[in-house]
Amino acid sequence: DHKFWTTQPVPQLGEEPPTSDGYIEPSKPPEEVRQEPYPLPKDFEWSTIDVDDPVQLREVYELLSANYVEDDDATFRFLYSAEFLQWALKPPGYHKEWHIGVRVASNKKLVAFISGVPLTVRVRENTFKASEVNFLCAHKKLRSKRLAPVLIKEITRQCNLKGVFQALYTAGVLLPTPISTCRYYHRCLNIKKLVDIGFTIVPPTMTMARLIRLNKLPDIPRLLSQGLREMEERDIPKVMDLYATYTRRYDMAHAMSREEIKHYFTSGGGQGPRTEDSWKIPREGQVVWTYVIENPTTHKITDFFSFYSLPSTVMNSSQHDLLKAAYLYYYATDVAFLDRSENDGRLKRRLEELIGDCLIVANQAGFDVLNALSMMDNVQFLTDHRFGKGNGMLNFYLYNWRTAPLAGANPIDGVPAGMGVGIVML
Ligand code: NHW
Ligand code: EN5
Repeated sequence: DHKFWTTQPVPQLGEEPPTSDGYIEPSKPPEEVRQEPYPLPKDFEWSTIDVDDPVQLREVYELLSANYVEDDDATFRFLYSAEFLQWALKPPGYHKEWHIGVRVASNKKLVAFISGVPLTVRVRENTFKASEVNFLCAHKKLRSKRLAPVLIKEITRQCNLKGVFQALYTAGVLLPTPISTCRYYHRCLNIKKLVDIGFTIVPPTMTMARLIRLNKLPDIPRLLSQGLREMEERDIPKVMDLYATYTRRYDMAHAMSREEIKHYFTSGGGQGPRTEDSWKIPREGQVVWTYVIENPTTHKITDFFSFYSLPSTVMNSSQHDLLKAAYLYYYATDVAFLDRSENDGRLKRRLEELIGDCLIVANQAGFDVLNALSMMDNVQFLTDHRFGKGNGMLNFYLYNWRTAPLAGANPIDGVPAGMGVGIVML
């Protein structure tokens, strides 16, 4: 009974998995795309958002900070910073027409939003241009009024006008039809605070002191002597090669250009100058953090890892109002390029070393928790690094593209390990 989704070019729930990949409905020439915006309920109007205008960026920030995604029992709500939104909404080639707002006609108050950004995606053997749709939000007072379908149809129209007929999106809710379902995992850093705010509990068989000791991390990254440092602009070509080669292992990946590598790994508010010990300097307003390992003798970039900052508002604690969460983003290592017999066990050990340092850096930067999903190669280190299963799930969807479900890299949940999802969505 999905009144809206049954009308859309997506595989319907319960459909047989397809035997071959391809679009569901064909692309249209530009003149056949609907030229007029979809009608909104009376009293509302469309408004293209210019995120370069600090006032409009602030309006989106305010809408999302009060009305965006919450956990199951409304303890936490995502608090994307203005710097984060500016970064996420303006990758290379972005279109301002894909930043769509809805305002109250009388007083111009922003009450709903949806966005898309362009990307080139590879799904198995096919590579195509698509739109990554995110930040769909309707004000709490405008829920259950069928506004979401109008927003979705309007962003679809705006994508079609630019010649884009496929999209990628994620949601916590189940819709027709996921290509993969991942679980959230959490590695506690600041145990005491996480317990205080109800993010985690001290298990009945344990004490706070013991829990803190079990999760204690070293102060200094272990791989410093092997050449660990923050990524710099001069690393872009080498990181691009490493990323491109590494992501071949996944059934779905974002084919990133040089400009996209620069944007997604080295820009975002608060990027400061790189110094020898800059890994221990917390930077206010910084969105993404990327570290590389440069071999001290060959000067090859052999590995990298990254994470982004996405805090949540704590809605009912007297002691804390912000959960400082870091989310594991992309990583790669050239150990994966060794042939099967050579790399036996070495890839797992290397990923453990990398993510071990990722935890140390995130902890030193003042984050309370490092979150990760059961995707990419994450199952190789989640358990050993003391990540615990979260209660949240994230479903991945494609619009107007058929493909069989991507293998869930999730043996922890009893699903065979596979190399499915290789795209992290913000
Ligand atoms: S997922 C986060 C979405 N945002 C939130 O959860 C924020 C808090 N919630 C809200 O603001 C990341 C509202 O609950 C929203 C729904 C606005 C979510 N995706 O207006 P109605 C993303 O941003 C369907 C898709 O009455 P509402 C990804 C629902 O199944 N559909 O509900 C966004 C029903 O349809 P059905 C969703 O609660 C991807 C209909 O909306 C959905 O007042 C978007 C009900 O509408 C969701 N997250 O407002 C798709 N949540 O058929 C992009 C509900 O079941 C597709 N619905 O009757 C691609 C487009 C581009 C194509 C380009 C070629
Ligand atoms: C689009 N980009 O549910 C995203 N978060 O597990 C939109 N749980 O934080 C879709 N309620 O499990 C987002 N602690 C969908 C996710 C929405 C947010 C969400 C979950 C993910 C979450 C926490 C807190 C739960 C609080 C009670 C959670 C347990 C951690 C623990 C750590 C160590 C050992 C055991 C468990």
